[in-house]
Amino acid sequence: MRPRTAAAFTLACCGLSTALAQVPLDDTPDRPEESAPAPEGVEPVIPLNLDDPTFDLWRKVREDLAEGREPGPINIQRFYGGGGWNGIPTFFKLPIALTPMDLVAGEVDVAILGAHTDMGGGYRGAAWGPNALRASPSYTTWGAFSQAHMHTMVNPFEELTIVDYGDAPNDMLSTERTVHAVREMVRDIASVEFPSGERVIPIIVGGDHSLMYPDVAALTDVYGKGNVGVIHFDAHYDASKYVMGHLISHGQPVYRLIDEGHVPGKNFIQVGLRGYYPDAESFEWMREQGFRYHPMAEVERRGWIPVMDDVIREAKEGPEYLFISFDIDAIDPAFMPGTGTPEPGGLTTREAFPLVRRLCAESNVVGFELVELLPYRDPGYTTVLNADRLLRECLVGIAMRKKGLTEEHYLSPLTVDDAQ
Ligand SMILES: [Mn+2]
Repeated sequence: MRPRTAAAFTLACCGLSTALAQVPLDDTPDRPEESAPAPEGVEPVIPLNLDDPTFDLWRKVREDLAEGREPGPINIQRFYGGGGWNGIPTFFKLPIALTPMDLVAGEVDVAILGAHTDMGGGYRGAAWGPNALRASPSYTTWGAFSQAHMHTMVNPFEELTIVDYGDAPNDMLSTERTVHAVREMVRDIASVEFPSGERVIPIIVGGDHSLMYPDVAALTDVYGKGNVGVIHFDAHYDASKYVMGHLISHGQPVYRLIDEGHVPGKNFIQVGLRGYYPDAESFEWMREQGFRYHPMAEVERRGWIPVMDDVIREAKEGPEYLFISFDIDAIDPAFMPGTGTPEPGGLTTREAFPLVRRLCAESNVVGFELVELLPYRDPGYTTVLNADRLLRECLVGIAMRKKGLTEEHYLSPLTVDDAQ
């Protein structure tokens, strides 16, 4: 029996033959080529139709993507800059990049990618997250009109080269198939290395939280298993072992990453847990795995500042590389109502913004994801506005790091105090 890998899919079906597509996804659980007879009393899973001409079309990249142009970021805006209300909607009205060669030629620091998984929880609507952010209701100016972030007086759009990398492939009916395609694409981005040794930082805008599995696995493909720690902001622990027979869903990425050895439990730092999930047994398991968890019960006892300081300190303890997985439901639904599993009693934006900014400035963050943004579940624009700002805080932090502003909790002397 041959394990069915993404490589087998692409080679057999669409003739895609990029080097990375040949790399077998070695952690994919072996699947028989043909369904084995189901044990008595178990219904067989309906197999896929390999002869369907649309079988792999969703992941087939246009062959003329780089034709007739020099590689590099493409500025698609007519004007030099403007306000949030105008411009062609890319992430922050940034230039686009379509291939890894565009990232190389543009010496890109950060590539922002949309990913549209919303099959992983049954709470459909996260597929609209990336384009809601591209059309963000923030009035904040862009391009030649862009200004510095007031707390730090750092303008990430001046300090960094950032692009909108378009969207990841998505089989809208299958998380199981989509995760491998996302992993390849994120790996493509993070594999771009410059002579300085720096690599492109992928930022993934989801999409549901099943994305954490391919996003982190792609980074451990590049940086090595065990070398990437995860700061996981979430109301929920997302480490379920059993979900109706599925191995991946928005409640399971943490379990998958631990089970497959990408990230040991001790390198998970969780922030914001509350509500009614998980149970006591799961907390015992998390302790056994060495998780460092900071539920809202801890905030209730100690207050926010000591907890935030612990998170920053733990992040600095290693490993060398850090990924931030930000489920927006970590933040209170007062600020983020447009999400699939809102949970009252969460972080405020005033707590979350500085923590994300500081983590990105003071630790070696090699990737970031913002997930569970369901814009149409919010009758207003609050969720997208706050998600936009959260992403900006991350970009400000990465820019601070590039400028060397990595001291503990740096704030601009000019704006933090009036000196009177
Ligand atoms: Mn989550």
